[in-house]
Amino acid sequence: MSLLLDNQFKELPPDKSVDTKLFLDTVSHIPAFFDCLGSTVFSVIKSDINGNITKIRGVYMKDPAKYVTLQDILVAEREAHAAEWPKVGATLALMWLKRGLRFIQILLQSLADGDRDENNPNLIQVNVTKAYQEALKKYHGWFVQRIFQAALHAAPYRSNFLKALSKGEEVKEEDCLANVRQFLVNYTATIDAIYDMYTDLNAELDYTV
Ligand code: 0SG
Repeated sequence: MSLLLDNQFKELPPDKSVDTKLFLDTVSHIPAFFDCLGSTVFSVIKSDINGNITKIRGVYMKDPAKYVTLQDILVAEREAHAAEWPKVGATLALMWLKRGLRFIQILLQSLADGDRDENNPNLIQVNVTKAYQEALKKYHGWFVQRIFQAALHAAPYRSNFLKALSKGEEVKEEDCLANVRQFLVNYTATIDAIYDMYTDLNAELDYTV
């Protein structure tokens, strides 16, 4: 079975609101995936994403009935922390988390679309670089961009990456990519909805770290 399909995102309701508990429960499975990528450089990324999820869950757990949707959290934090918002609390954590999730989305979509370096067809650097340029690079100063370069060297071979997505089982590449495409349907819709929410609430910031 596919790692991705084991932890699929749910279809969004017509109003595109994102249920906080469902989102957190699903996204919590992503950090464990970094363990099978085989390099300690990924532990920095894993810990950053884990930190975001823990922070959002911490806010949610204070009052689950109040924070049914992610938008409920942003709106409540805007009222509670007018001076610092949106650079505060779960609003800040989700702002960064969504960028990492967008990175993963573009990487998977690029693999599913068959983007390849024809000279090195078993490398995924071309896919990883595309995802980085579109989702993260503009938010990173030179130091973090160097961490990216180190992570790029440690990126697994395409065949090993697809095998990891299939939980180590030998699955035909086309079957694995079909699973990726299926996973991307609700995943992409969810990430898009979160990006739209940040735009609508004027909660997006573009400083670099
Ligand atoms: C398969 C190959 C994959 C290659 C992967 C390469 C990925 C890119 C590597 C980039 C390295 C990023 C290392 C971490 C960088 C962090 O500094 C930034 C900013 O972090 C935020 O900073 C925190 O996340 C915030 O935490 S919070 O929850 O407390 O709010 C906060 O601390 C904030 C600072 O805010 S301030 O105080 O200044 O207002 N993080 C990122 O850029 C996100 C990186 C996500 C990478 C996702 C990669 C996924 C790879 C998947 C592979 C399948």
